[in-house]
Amino acid sequence: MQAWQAPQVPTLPRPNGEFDPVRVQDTASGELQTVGPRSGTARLYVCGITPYDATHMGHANTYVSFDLLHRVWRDQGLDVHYVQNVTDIDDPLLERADATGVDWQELAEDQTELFRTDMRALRVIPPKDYIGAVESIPLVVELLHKFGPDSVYQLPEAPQDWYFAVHSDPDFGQVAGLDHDTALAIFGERGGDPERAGKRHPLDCLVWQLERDGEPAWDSPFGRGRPGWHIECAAIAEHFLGTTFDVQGGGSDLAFPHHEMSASEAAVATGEPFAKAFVHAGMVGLDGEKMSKSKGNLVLVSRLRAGGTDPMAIRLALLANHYRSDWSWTDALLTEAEERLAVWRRATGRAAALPATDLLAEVRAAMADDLDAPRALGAIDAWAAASLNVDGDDTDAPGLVADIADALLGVKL
Ligand code: 5CA
Ligand code: ZN
Repeated sequence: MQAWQAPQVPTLPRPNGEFDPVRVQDTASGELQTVGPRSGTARLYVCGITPYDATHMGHANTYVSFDLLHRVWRDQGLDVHYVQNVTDIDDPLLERADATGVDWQELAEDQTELFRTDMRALRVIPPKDYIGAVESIPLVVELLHKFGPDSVYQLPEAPQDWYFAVHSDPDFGQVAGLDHDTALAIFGERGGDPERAGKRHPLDCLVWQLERDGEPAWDSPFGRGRPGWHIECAAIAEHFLGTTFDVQGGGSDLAFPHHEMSASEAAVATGEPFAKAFVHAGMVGLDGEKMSKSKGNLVLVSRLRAGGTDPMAIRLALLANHYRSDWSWTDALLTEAEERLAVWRRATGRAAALPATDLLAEVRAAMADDLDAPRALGAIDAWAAASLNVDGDDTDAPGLVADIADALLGVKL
């Protein structure tokens, strides 16, 4: 699939070429972990949208969070191989298409296009490979061939769907670290089928679903049908990034079962670890509840933009919260972000200001320390406030600060 148009990213000065490696919280180990190589290419996979509704602040927050990692790596002189999927065939998409009387493909195409427009407006650097579930079907089939009968099996009774035996991976459970009862409960809530008869273990997950009446299906050696959800991301990541890539990312609602299952499937199929780190962005809520398409309590990027809100203010509102925290969207947050944006623009709009070399080091240090955007915002606030108070004489500083905000935070002043 076509991704979206890339923003221009300025290059910041780094006279001696050295950098502090970036550390982020790895869900599997529960610890801060250095991610990315010292040189060469960093490899990142972030789970993409299921395109049945418009981008809300929760999605935006997740993609902006990983965009920070992307930008920090680029600032370190690394190339970034970024891959993202689009789950353009799945139950919720078919259900929404059915309920609204539209063609499922048209729904997916329209919502994916709206997502691209939102991501571009938010200056999110696009993935190099943007891959739909439908176009990934040959990759899924290829991956399925790598399993033996102990790890992938067919149900004994019709419809004889194919399942992955989670316990064929000795490391199963190590991504999210949940106890059995919690895992079972969450599996049931997030698309799993713990009660399905004929499975070897209640947590075993669907990898190939045989054709159902009135549903789209594709020919395969496993029968006519369509892929399960987790195997889609395992197959895409493995194909484009190879094994043991740097970071698997997404919102924290994906840690289990989605990232647990994809990691196990890929590990069993290839014999190598899936990702070195599993990084999760916090959940964004509205009025005390998780924002979700199924609940319908949505603040949409496209709606705010249509109402004239500056996308850079939306981005700043997101960045004011640490990527790992759970928080709720409020109008006040947006107002504060608009005010901050105006102050930054006034300070960088001056012909001269206070020097900003230390500020560059501060922002870099904050971002290398678990992507601490709120701390980076605070550092720029302090520079801007001081620069609006005092007549500085550094004529390079306003341009440098505009480049810092743009390159490291994705905020174009
Ligand atoms: N297509 C799958 C991933 S393969 C999927 O989860 N799609 S989604 O459209 O439901 O979500 C897209 C991304 O947004 C995921 O990374 C998910 O974790 C994240 N996300 C969804 N809701 C929220 C929320 N309320 N707050 C933060 N992130 C969210
Ligand atoms: Zn995924």
